Amino acid sequence: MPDTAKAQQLAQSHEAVERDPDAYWLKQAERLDWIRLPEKANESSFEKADFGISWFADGELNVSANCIDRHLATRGDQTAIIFEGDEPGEGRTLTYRELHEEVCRFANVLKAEGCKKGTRVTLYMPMIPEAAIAMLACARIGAVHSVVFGGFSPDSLADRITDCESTILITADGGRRGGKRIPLKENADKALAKCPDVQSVIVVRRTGDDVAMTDERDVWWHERRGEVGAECEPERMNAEDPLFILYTSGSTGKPKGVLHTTGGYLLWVTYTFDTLFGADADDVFWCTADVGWVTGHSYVVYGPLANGAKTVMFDGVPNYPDPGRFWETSQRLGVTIFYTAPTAIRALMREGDEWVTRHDRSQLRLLGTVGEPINPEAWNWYANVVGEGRCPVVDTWWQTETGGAMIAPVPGVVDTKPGSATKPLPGVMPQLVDAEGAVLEGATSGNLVIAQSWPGQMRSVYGDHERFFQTYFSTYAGKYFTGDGCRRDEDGYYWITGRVDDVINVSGHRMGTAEVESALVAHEDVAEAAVVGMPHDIKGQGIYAFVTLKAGVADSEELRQQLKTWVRGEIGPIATPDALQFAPGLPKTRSGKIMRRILRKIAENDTDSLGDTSTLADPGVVDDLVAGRVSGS
Ligand code: 6R9
Repeated sequence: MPDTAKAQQLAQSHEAVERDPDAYWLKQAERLDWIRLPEKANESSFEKADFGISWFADGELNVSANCIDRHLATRGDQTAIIFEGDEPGEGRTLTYRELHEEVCRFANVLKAEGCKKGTRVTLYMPMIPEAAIAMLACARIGAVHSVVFGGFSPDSLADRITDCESTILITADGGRRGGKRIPLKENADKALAKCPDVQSVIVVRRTGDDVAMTDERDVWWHERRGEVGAECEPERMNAEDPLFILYTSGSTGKPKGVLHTTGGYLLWVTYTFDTLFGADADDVFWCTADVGWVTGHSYVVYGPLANGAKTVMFDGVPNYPDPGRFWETSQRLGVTIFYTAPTAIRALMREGDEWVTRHDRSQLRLLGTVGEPINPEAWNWYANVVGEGRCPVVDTWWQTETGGAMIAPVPGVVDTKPGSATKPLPGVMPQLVDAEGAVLEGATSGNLVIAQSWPGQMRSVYGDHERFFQTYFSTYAGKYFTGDGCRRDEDGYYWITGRVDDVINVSGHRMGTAEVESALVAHEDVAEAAVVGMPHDIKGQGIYAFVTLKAGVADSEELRQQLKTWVRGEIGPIATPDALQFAPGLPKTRSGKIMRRILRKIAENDTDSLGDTSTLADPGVVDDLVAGRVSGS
């Protein structure tokens, strides 16, 4: 049943933001506790001449005070974080008051380690409360955190530490996921061998494993915690001071450090969390993402806490100890709003309904998805089997770059269609453009751009503002290019069709083809490599690698496995190729450019429509590649 009061409110918001965007956003900004209320709102330009993104530039606030301190008077004893470990029931909860003390203490620990406003701090941690505490402690003193997903390799960690010149690393002795140990401290030590500027490593005791501690550099969190005071004044921050850096893959080069700032980001996650999930004191909100990804930043930590909600931090996986884990844990913790990725839904759907229906889900009232397009079959299963046809499914389209949700149905107001993220939130101005940048109207398909800035927009690529402009604003002048293709139907609904650039979306995680290629060519037997995406039943997309070996090296099944393991070691498990084909030659134009279009068709097993191959230097290689196609794992 549509909620008429809510529908009216949404219509009014759309109308208000169109009429006077600055007035609308200054009004929305009152959702936050400002030390100094902003009078300025949007001062952004996507044009080359005066390029820059800025919101609320004269405002001052502190993110951790907004996520914690301001709730103490009204809900200090309410649960803030519910931690659920890898083993069912292994966990603990923290109230807002307890969270306040832990964040203050850890902020003092950071200060004692020489951390100041602007210092970059890298986190390489499990999904434990200390990860959220560390993020909030950085925010409290104005340090800039960079969370690196715990599944990344030592080299990937080292690259990210070096790029943002972090001097402090926070990690744990180890992690445990799906019953398997993750050697975080060992990995960190390997990475740090390449990062001489890291002076201080703070280690959380999580598994109790025996790990090496380097004198003068490594300290235990629990030891330091007791040596400092339980109060720490939040730092006065300008709205445009950096809050965090988060590395994400693009179509070229190394991952880039997406920079988000204080005021606009916090407002965006506060606003979208409230609009889409509307959690109140009775709700328990569970977003299953890891804090190593933007979804974990925005909807495990900042969005829920800024709204005073109860947020679940889960350090396990969907199928451990069995495929009923999400629903067993939801029932036990009283989860009312559940937010996960399509890849998890597809994997669980395959295990059968029994794993779901054996657990009571009557307390669930809202279901969300994020990370990749959701196929209607998975959407329907989620809505009808998990949600018993009772819970709206909120499919949220957004990106690391956007800070928070952009296109998504406001539940109870916007009717859903399985597979569509539906319509933009108030203040979001999507457009579809053709290859030349002409704006397309009505029901059509094209490239998705955003025509105007919104508060949660990223502000720069860390250390490379020119790359920021080039990557996102040069393809279609004056517009932010998302990298996604999209269809709009006759009702104005948006259907994201996937990336149109060289980014592969593996289980909702972004992987640049260039990154996997450079890992492959770093192997001594590899002369050349080309990587494309392939359809994958569970992951959405899998990684298909074409590899040309050096002269004199013979291919073998053993070498194929070796190369897959190699990539895994270089980048991390999420980058492991699903299929690896040895290719004596790659299809190249006469100017030497690899024609990925053809490789994509082969990977997709769509070889009847390879298109024009006449511009190839040697059209014969295509037949060999088609004949040698391999299937994925
Ligand atoms: C939040 C997040 C961003 C890319 C994005 C798009 C894909 C995310 C989606 C979706 C269809 C959705 N994507 N949500 N595609 N429907 N609801 O995932 O950020 O890791 O930066 O990925 O993910 O292709 O461009 P990020």
